[in-house]
Amino acid sequence: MFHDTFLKACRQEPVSRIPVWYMRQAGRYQAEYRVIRAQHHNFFDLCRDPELCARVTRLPVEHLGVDAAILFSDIMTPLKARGLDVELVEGTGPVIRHPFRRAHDLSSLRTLDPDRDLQYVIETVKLLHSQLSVPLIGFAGAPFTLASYMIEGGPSKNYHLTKGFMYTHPDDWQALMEDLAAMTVSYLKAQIAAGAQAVQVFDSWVGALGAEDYRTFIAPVMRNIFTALRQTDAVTLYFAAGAGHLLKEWDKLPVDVLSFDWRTSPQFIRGMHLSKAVQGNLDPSMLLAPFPLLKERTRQILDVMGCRPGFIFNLGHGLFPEVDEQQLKRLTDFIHQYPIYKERSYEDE
Ligand code: 1CP
Repeated sequence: MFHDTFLKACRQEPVSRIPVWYMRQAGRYQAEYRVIRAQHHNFFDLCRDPELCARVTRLPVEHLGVDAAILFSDIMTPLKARGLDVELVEGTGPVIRHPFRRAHDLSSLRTLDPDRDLQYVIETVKLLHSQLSVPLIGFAGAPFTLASYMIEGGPSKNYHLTKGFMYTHPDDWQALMEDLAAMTVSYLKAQIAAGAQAVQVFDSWVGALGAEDYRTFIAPVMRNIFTALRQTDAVTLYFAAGAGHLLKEWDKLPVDVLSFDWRTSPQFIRGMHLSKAVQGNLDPSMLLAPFPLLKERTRQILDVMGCRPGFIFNLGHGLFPEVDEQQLKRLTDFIHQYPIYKERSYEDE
């Protein structure tokens, strides 16, 4: 039987239990993932194997009982398919040998045709559509976050080069944002056409920008992306880490679900009266705490957010290899057992 609690919460419809999934829920903390990963020298080789990608995508659904699956791939996959010289370096992340300096660097990348260039992703989504009993979340990187890797050449702490490019060459920046937005839309539409019922846009590092820069350099392109996705039936989710100061801007976008992390409290979110569904916000480091403390902190989130229509439990950012799978299973069960109709709204307290 298909279990659509996650989609209902995204649409702010009533649900019988709080849906939960975890950012980066397929990965190295799972023994079976490590075995599959060890068979592939290169991460992108694994991404090109639809049967194995579908298997890895299903692992957290089978082992943890989460309410949604997220496609196993990476935000850099479509750029790699367009010819970008990106590699995923163990312990670092995406590394690009020839970082971008001006708009003409874009001419080295061919236009993405998902059916031609990412046939293996489309095939994985189709397989999962027939295998899963919960919704599949497709995903893509957002223009700012993708551009940060392309310009910095890899992960960054301060995004100086990216911001410098943005301020110094606004026309080139605009061209880069529009190019990446067109790629993101065509990639996500292809995932939706193949069966993804939801799509999340990862703008992981955009919280590095202040609200004014976000409004000037980013919001118009995000508006275009989510407006284009409105032509489909899929629900849309937007994620960034450390971006509580941007939530007011995000709430104006035509997107269904906003993410918030542990730097923004659930009480603050309630007080903002956002018009969208929200997902968050447990600090993933809490997963290393003794279970009673983890349970207490989770209960605090649920007590404030649990009776709000349109709440999805998630982490504020991704899982990491040191997390114990059993701890995560106990947490998932605890969230599912939370009595949603206890009506413990903080406004009543
Ligand atoms: O070999 C490995 O196992 C490498 C680790 C790894 C994995 C498992 C990388 C390298 N990517 C992935 C898969 C991945 N990436 C998924 C599917 C797994 C799942 O979520 O269940 C997803 C959704 C992503 C998305 C992704 N990649 C983001 C957005 C999410 C986030 O955490 O903010 C980002 C920023 C990336 C870049 C990236 N790829 C890999 C790493 C280690 C990183 C982050 C590097 C950095 O900190 O800048």
